[in-house]
Amino acid sequence: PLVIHREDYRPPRFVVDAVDLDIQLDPELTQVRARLHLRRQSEADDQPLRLCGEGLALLEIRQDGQTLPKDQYRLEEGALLLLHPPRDFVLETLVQIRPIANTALSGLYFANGHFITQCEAEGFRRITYYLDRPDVLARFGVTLHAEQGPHPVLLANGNRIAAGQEAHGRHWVRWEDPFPKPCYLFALVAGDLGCVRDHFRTASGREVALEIYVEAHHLDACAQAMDALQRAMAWDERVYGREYDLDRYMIVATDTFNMGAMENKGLNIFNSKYVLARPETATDTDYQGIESVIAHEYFHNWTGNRVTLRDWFQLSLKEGLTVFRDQEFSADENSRGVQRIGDVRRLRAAQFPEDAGPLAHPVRPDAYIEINNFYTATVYEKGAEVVRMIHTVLGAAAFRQGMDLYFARHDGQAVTIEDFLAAMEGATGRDLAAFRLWYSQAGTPVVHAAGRYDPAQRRYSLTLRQEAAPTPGQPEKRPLPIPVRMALFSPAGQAMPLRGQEEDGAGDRERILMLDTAEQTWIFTEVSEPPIPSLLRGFSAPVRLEMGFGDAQRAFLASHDDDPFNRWEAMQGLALQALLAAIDQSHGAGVLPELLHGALAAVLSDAQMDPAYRAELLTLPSEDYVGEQMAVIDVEGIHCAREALRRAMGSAFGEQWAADYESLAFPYSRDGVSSGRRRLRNLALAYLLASDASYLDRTRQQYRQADNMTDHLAAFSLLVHQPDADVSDILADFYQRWQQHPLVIDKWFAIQASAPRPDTLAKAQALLQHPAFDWRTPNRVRALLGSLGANATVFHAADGSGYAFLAAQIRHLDELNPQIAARLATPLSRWQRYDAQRQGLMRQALEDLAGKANLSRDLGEVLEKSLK
Ligand code: B3K
Ligand code: ZN
Repeated sequence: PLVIHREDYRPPRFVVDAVDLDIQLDPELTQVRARLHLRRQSEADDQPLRLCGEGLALLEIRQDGQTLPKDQYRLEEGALLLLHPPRDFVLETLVQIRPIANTALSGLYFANGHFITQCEAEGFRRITYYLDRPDVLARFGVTLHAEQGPHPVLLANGNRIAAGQEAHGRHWVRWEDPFPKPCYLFALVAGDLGCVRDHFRTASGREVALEIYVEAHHLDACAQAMDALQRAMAWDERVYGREYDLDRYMIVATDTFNMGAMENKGLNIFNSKYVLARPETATDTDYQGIESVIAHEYFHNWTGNRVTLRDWFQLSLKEGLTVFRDQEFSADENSRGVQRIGDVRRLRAAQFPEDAGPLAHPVRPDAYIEINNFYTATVYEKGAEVVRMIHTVLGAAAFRQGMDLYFARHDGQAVTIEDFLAAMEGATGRDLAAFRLWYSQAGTPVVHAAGRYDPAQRRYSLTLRQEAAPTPGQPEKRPLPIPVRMALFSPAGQAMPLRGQEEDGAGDRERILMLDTAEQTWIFTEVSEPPIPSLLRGFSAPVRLEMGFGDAQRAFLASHDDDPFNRWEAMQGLALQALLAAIDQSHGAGVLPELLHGALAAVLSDAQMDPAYRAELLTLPSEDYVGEQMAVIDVEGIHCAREALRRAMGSAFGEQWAADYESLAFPYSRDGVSSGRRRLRNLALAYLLASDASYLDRTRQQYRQADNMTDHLAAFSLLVHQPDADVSDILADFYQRWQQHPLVIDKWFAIQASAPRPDTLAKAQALLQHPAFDWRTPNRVRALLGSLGANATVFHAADGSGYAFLAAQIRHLDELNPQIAARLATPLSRWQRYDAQRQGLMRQALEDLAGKANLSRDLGEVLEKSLK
């Protein structure tokens, strides 16, 4: 397969000044007429022009109005070659495509009665022949024609210019987008959709029409999305001075979508999971997800659309930056501490393992086979952490100046990560040379910290040392610049003033140390008592920190640290040590270690604390996170130890949990405090049930009586995950109640596939045959197969049955939807982390798949890298 290298980038030899599309929509056979105004960039150049095109049937081709003779062009795999193109000309092509047969959901497809497009990264070439690369920006105009009955709504980017009727019950609408854009931002939608309308007045006083298009029976489920959109628009004006630029902002929700959402210019297309919410059908987590994805796609209008990418290697330029922006938006709108904990949890759950495995790659990759495989946690989440570090070292005001300069310099351009950094430097006079390494070097650094107190000199010295393991293609690692936000606490629990030797800000109680060599020591003077350091506060860098701490220091910070992240981290550390010790001595963590007990007791009795934060402090590290800390992941050991610890926590604090459970029952309301209470209350129920089977009745009662999906689903999930309860009545009841709600039925599939029960694999096998299972709906496939791949005890069953099952399904799916098939294979790629027998079985599954005929580029690349 063809490997694309970043170094091979060349500017386009032709530009497209204007694109005019005329599209006759029909599910079976759609005709796309494209008129491209093409202009050669250099007079000296006389090479053929290569236009991308996949799966297109070419019906007509004309150059400046004349049919192009056969000897003037050639059709190749994936391309149309014009052999002797003039300097400046109009190319007109007419092609035919079959939207109904498009199961890859890339390009133009037809699903549930709607036409939908997805062009990022390279879907536009499945619609028409084009220079399908992000650095070719053109003005687009498009006329859509469709049968009016089933498709009364016809949408595309920009402004609606005109509309009319035509023969055979068809109609047309003309759209023009005044902003030049790369074709990956092109979109169209046609269908029978209702619309929720509102508006937003920009800071400069322009009225923007806001429109959310959904199927008519969902018109009552768009309030959260609309509200989040308006808040995001206001936030981007307030924090970055960025106004929206068109007169209309449209969002369309579809049940059939490969990912979360897509930021097409003026016409976002969303997975309905990130638009639709009613209290009866959506959990608090769903509401939160809608807020952040709506904001994320909106923020792309400036970071992604107005300033776009030179090439796909720069993907993190828009994704890392936009994730950082949406995380900050959510932090401002909700609780900053809880938001940060959630962001770091996600980073550790997805990105750290990726960065330590065979699919590890830098935030700015150097090579790819299939770009769709690079929409990863590294490009998104680690990319956001790198932007966050820059924000940390520059400070908010300077960062804003850098962003202003970035927009001023590059509005309307297709640029690189280098351009972003240069703007940050240009506006602030700071040198970010060393930070560039974060974009090019893969792997998670480990920072070892060692402190020493000298009572005679009243000095405290802190030594930080960094190292990083090799990653594919990068055997040697260089030291990275690592900002370590820190404080020192006195034994009484006060943050001490920090006085160093040559540093400024003497006397501050918090400081950022910049570790930018392999090892560095900082001396703090006038330290009257032996301090307890709080390092990497707020998780100031995406690293693993080894503190050489004992539980006493962890317990101290768990009760005294005033940094919400580090306090949580200390609690997690205590629980983690308890779990690792139990696994090590292969006994269940049946007793609570004293210090953990004390820390939990303090949190449980602190009624003043924000309930959401309290819930975070009382939640044990996930099984995956515990596994990450082990040389060889002991799936069963981890599960047993964690379950035993949950039981112990349940019985040790039975009365407090029961009191919380009773006192936190409030009538449903959507605000943050209420959702925090629900979270804590459901956590209490989980602990109660873990230690006392008599709570099964209480759980069933909550399942029946809940007036909202959060509580209903929490009870449902607890029941279905009971190791040996018969819950067939509950499963049937849930399905019965919610079968008209696909997003809820996804939860029904997902919870069954994540049950840590011996019968789960058989269940999953049976669910493949369930009438509601649908291979063509990514949400459904992810609900069943994604959840199974993430279900450690079942997927990693010692006999390899989990591996064989997943591999068989991936083999089938690869024929339909390669992007999703490749994603589902990631759990298999982690084989090095398990014992020899499992390694053998996992490799066997990968090799079997690799031998499949017609392997897609997507899956092929993942398998090849995993087996290297
Ligand atoms: N930019 C899209 C992702 C496109 C994925 C293509 N395989 C959504 C987002 O990040 O906002
Ligand atoms: Zn994005």
